[in-house]
Amino acid sequence: MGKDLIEAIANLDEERAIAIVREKMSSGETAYEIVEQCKKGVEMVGKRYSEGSYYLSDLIMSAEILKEIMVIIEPYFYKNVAEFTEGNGAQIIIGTIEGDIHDLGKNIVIYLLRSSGYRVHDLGVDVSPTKFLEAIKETGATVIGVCVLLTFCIGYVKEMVDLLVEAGLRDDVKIVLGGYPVNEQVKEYTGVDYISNDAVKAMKIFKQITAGISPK
Ligand code: B12
Repeated sequence: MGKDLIEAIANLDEERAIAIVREKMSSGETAYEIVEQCKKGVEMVGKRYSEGSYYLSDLIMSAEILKEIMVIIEPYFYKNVAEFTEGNGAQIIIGTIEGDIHDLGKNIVIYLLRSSGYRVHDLGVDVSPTKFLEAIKETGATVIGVCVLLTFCIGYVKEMVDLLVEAGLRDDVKIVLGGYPVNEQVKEYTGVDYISNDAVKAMKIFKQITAGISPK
């Protein structure tokens, strides 16, 4: 399922990828299904890059294709998340951690949160631990979403958590870490509360936290 789109993105065939997405939307595939296929496609781009058969310009190209696809599918997300409309203005701070400028996945999560009634403070990319701390103090938000894609930036996430401990704020906030490389090991190392490398799971976690339910 979705192999054609995965391949078109992996081969950086922009025109074909866009045409397939339009076809998929009109045949009723959900925006989520399409995002998952896009993720697999760019994962292959990443793999080819690390193997040396693709260059940085190819990574950039894959990001451009993804951005175009997002423009097409964004309006359809909301339709599919009708059950997640309970943000009720709860505040969430989100940013990509220091040293890392990847933001396509973060922006999808932000879009979904805003569509569901959350008040999101987007700190952007390359956000230092100190900036996260300042944002917590300024806004009073108690839920933080951190995005990391570069493994060598995971240490800054730990620094951020340690900074919150030092500031005496750790027990007052819940931290959700997202991005391609996150797993249980990363969760344990950094000391964050929850992890997700999937937007739907992320939405469930945020919803449960803000409803006072402890996510499993
Ligand atoms: C596109 C891309 C880029 C683009 C980014 C454009 C942008 N505006 O984001 C550009 C070209 C700029 C780029 C640059 C670089 N990149 Co790059 N990039 C990618 C690529 C191909 C796709 C990433 C992506 O957008 N995925 C699609 C989105 C939708 O998926 P996602 O991010 O995982 O998000 C989902 C979930 O994780 C989750 N989520 C995401 N954020 C959040 C946040 C929260 C709070 C939550 C709860 C959930 C959540 O929800 C999303 C939807 O489901 C990946 C390959 C890969 N496997 O991921 C490499 C990859 C991440 N890049 C890599 C590298 C090495 C680089 C560079 C260092 C290359 C260089 N030599 O300059 C630079 C670093 C720049 C920097 N300082 O950050 C490596 C990292 C390797 C590593 N081990 O650290 C990868 C894995 C490629 C590879 N295999 O080598 N890159």
